[in-house]
Amino acid sequence: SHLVKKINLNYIKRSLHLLTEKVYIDGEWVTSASEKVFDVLNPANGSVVGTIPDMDIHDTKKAISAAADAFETWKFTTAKERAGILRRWYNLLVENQDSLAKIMTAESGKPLHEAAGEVAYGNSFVEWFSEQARNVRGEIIPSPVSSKRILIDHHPIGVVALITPWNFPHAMITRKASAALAVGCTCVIKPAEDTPLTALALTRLAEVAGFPKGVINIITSGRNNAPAIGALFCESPLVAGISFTGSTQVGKILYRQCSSGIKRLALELGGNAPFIVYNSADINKAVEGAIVSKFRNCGQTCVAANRFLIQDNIYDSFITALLNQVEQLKIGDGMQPNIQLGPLINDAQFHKVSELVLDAVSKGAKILTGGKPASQLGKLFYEPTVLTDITEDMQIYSEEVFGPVISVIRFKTEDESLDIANGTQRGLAGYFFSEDVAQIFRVSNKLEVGMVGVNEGLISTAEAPFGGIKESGLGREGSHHGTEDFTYIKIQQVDGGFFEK
Ligand code: TXE
Repeated sequence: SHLVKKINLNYIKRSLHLLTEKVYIDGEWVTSASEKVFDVLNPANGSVVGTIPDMDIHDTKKAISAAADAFETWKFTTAKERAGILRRWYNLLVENQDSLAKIMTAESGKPLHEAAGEVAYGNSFVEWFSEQARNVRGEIIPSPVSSKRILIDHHPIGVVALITPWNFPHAMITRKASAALAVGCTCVIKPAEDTPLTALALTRLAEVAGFPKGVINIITSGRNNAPAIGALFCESPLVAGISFTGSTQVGKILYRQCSSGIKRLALELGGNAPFIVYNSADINKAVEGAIVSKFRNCGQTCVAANRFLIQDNIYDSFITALLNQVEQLKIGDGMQPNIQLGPLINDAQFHKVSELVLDAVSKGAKILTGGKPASQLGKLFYEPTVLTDITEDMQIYSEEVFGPVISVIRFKTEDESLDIANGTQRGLAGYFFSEDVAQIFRVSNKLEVGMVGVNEGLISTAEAPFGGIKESGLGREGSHHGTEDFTYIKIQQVDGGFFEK
């Protein structure tokens, strides 16, 4: 096909580390028109990992119009062609997984084995949507008039802007982009200012995979330009939809801004996940779930357990077993072997975590372990922490801590646990541990969230739709539902004159 570029293997070998300091617009690697740049820092030690273009709305406009031009041909490609290119992108991502993981650890601070896990997870979406591309099917439904038929099919909405956070620098991009590309949308990606190098590496491999120019564009900017770029995405008539993962606060700004153009908007926002351990639970399983749910990526995940609700009878034994595990966690530079906990991403997140702990302690929370920075390791490290006696007046009760802090609440009855669990405006994930089958179905049914982990602390895969309710967002990513945010339904009523002969 005219779309398929020959894959140049030498190119891949030369760029093995995949670090690039330019952005990709309309098939060219370019700098910003203003020539401004910003540094990407390694949160473990403050060293500069890369220096990249600090783009503004003028550069963004170029990227949007390149995507709009490319859409005119990309939308008419066959699902098979798109599937083929996505499959090649997937293969390249797998071939380069080690380089991708190293770049990610350098800019995000997450331990290398976790970065490798994220690369595999992010890649799985590209693989999934390369298959899903050919599974977006229409329907034929009966019309009330016998000579007519109604056809339903799904069309790409157009140019989509993908705004992503720093906590999963690979997966948040691939989960959105591969779904959008699979159905025939073109995209402009704006990664978080903290972790753009992974995003650029992914884009470089997408180029090699053979996406035609303009189909994928990426712009990088520092924090200062993000609001204007976001506003431009919302206001530009050339952008059909926006998919955003990040804070609820910015999600609300985008929602307002999109109202003027009635633009499609998908939002994956913050959570406030309850993690409930009932009397019947297997305590070892619950502790294991707690550790992965809470400390993965140093607590900086939107599905991280945020409030630990522990039932009376098992409270003491759960806390003892938990403390035992928490105190063994190895904290340090994620490039070193066996590290389980890296630094927090930046000063703002570090202050947020410190402030939430100070606020809780000032209102009566008890520190069982941690509760302070691990400054001997570097300025962004915080000790794994367990706080008990958490009450509603503490900020940590209603805000996601996004750090390595376990907040414990003790409860007596199942009803009480559900009142606490659901007493929040967030509704992303919820976890509970129970060996009582009736309770498992009852509690799952009552939890007001988009995703429930039962006897599991980690819940996302490419096959399952990811997303929340309430202020946690709109839309679903991954699974066979993951293309819906990027397509619209068109019906065609056909008068076939079937019975007129
Ligand atoms: O998020 P922001 P931040 C939560 C978490 C964290 C808090 C703040 O609680 O502590 O949010 O993190 C871009 N228009 N989550 O400040 O600001 C920004 O450049 C358009 C949960 O890092 O939302 C980046 O690319 N875009 C979350 C992206 O938005 C704007 C993951 C996310 O940054 C913008 C991250 C604007 N006005 C944080 N302002 C999750 N759901 O997993 C910023 N951005």
